[in-house]
Amino acid sequence: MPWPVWPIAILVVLSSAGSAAAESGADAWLRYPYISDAAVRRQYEFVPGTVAALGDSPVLQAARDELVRGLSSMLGRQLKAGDAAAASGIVIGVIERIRERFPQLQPPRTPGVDGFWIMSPAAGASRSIVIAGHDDRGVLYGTFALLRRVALHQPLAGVNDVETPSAPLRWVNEWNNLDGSIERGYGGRSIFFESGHVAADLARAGGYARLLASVGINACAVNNVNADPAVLTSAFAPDLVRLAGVFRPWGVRLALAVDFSSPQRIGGLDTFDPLDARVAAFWTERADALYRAVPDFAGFVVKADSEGRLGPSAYGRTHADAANVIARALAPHGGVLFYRGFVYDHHMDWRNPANDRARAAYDNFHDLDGRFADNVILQIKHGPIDFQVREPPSPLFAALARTNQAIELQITQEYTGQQRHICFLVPMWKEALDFDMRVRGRAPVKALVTGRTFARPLGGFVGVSNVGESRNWLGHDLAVANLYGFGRLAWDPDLSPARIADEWTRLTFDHDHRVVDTVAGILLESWPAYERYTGPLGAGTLTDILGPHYGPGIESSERNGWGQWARADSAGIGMDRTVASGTKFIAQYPPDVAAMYESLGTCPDELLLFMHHVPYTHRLKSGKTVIQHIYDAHYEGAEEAAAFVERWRKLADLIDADRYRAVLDKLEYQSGHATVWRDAVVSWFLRESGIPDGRGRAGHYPGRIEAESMDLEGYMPQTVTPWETASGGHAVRCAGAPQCAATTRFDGGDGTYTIAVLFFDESDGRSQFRVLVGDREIGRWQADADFPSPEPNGHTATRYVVRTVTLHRGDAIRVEGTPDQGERAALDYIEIWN
Ligand code: GCV
Repeated sequence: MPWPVWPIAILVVLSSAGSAAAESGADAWLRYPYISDAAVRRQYEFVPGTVAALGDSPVLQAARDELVRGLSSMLGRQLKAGDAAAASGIVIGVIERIRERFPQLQPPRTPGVDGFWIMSPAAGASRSIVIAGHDDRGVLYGTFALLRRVALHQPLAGVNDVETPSAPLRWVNEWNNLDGSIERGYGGRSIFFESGHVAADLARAGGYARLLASVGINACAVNNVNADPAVLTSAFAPDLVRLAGVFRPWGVRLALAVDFSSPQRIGGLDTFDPLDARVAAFWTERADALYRAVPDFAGFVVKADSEGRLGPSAYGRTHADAANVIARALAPHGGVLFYRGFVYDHHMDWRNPANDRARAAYDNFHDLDGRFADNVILQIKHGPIDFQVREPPSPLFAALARTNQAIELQITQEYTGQQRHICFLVPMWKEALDFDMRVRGRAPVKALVTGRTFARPLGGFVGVSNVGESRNWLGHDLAVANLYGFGRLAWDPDLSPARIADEWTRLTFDHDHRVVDTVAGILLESWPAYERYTGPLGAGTLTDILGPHYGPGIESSERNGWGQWARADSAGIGMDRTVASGTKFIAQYPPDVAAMYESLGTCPDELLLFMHHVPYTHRLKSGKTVIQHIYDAHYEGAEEAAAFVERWRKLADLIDADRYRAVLDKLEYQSGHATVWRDAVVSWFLRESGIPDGRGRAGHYPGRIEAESMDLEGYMPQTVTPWETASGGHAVRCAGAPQCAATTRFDGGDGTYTIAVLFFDESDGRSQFRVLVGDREIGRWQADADFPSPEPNGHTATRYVVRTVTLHRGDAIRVEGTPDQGERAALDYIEIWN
């Protein structure tokens, strides 16, 4: 065959494919790089050169264009939109139309809602490839499945596959505020809203819908569950029409979070009582108006009686009353209502040992089972507290036999490193989904939320995604694996984390086994590592509960109404949730599960402190005491984070420069911050328990020189709060001078060393730093990252590392800081090792 003449556009794609080219990350896993390996490419030679859609809906057109785009790019030959009547070609359409066109073909099974059938002839046969959907969305999902197959270099010839998603509802929630900020968003500002309106430029919103469609997500609730009632005003409707318009070709239905008090706040009523006929009329009128504007509108999400949001308790009504009045308004249009199970009292008396936030979801909802309308789905966070690094599955999943339910998973890493740390959450979600609740025989959570165990018509998955305008959507190139993984699990919760990590790595980076092994390996090890250096044995993440939920703040969870208590004191740690002596939370589980958690003998170590209060000397199944486990785990976790950097460095020539550098910077930062976490947790428990580390590490930091013990020019010692977030509880601060310096004399042997400088990168300025050995500058940087605090503390503590520095005994090592505005170039210590 002669070398084809390709249009310029294709040549550009081809020349930019491959590992060395610049990549922004914006294409995420939909890069469609040219398959440069001829042997791999050859297996797709039989793929016809035309794509025809049986129908012209926007979704079918999007599917056809996506096939043309993706296959042309990967196969290096230009496909075209074609004629469905041609003897061969790729033909896509809903199954009825496919049957008319190909009466001789039979799918092995009929695909269900949103499902598809892909039929591809054996290589060499000159027949059509067929993608048949149960519906238009199914065609689109089949399209992306076929493209994924090719992008993964998997065989296509002879494929005869039917897939139906596990559940009908696969949504994302975006906690976007109308001013463009995002609650718990770590990937930049909103791609949906700006200045109180839907954004003028919705190109990225459309691009996001394409990403969602590629993993089977079928609706997106675009605004914060702490909802602004303005979204329901008629003035907002034209904005919503535009947004729905960019979602529509991708089969993503628009949804909104609504404020339960809207009837009063924007409806001109003096009440929002769900049993008041005027309130019902308000919801009906608003729903009717919305559906006139956006006929394929998906439905609402409601957060009520939670964290200060108004709810039915204002009128002594139940959550079922609240949900049903809104659901009835949506029902005639086929809309659904997700009612959030995240209802708890955040002013709980911590002195009362019977109080327990973990009980709240079950206590609030299980009695209401069977009282919700058929189009209401209870949206339940996967654990009973709030997206902590380790929680048991919510017992509410097993307590609803006559209520639709969905699992809420958090893609945005609120408590798991905020996309500055890599923490691949798929293994954590998978543990929750696979957990067998042992109700009516075997009942893994995935069967409960997909409506299989209790035969419910609706059910599914909600991911709190919070993408933003950062080039790679989430702020960290590797964190995008969580978005991909959420979609893949929602489609098929039986997929393994290893398979998802492997797929994502190949699609996002490359097929080179060194890349796949390293990236997928880091992903799969990242949640356990993060857990080890942040939170012990199910006690929760020991983060600053009262602040941004990011850096360490061990005691912030105690002695306040938020109820995330670890009950750590000098004698022991853990929440006693047992039936025998504690809050009786454990009784909310079905008997077999409750018995397993209740007994110290059978409660798994990783949830020990979630379920039991024990002395630090309690021995785990591993044989270690709790306190020694805390020390060891934090050292191990920090070592693993350090190893991620070294592993990634080996990929320097195998990954495009921009993404390589961006990820390296993040991993370097993570390694430094893991050390901050380690030291904070270990120091706190050492002081509180008074029990030394059996391996002598806690409280001893070889090679570390505290800034306050260096020769200071201008710098002044400062107490840091909380004390455990700075080494020795103190930093130095350049308060009254335009520039300050801290100097020490190196007293080790001549050689090559690594020097780390621990400084504080606050949000209130951009200090400059230099580090010198004698007169030789060995590093210079600006503290300009975006951390969530204007103070020196565990959120802002950051490490700058200089490798391979030649040092001689007696050398002066000097750190200079130039403050800027409120940020006073604070330093904690330097550390030297080889
Ligand atoms: C949108 C946690 C978060 C809140 C969030 C809430 C929720 O408490 O910290 O920011 O509010 O969960 O899920 O409603």
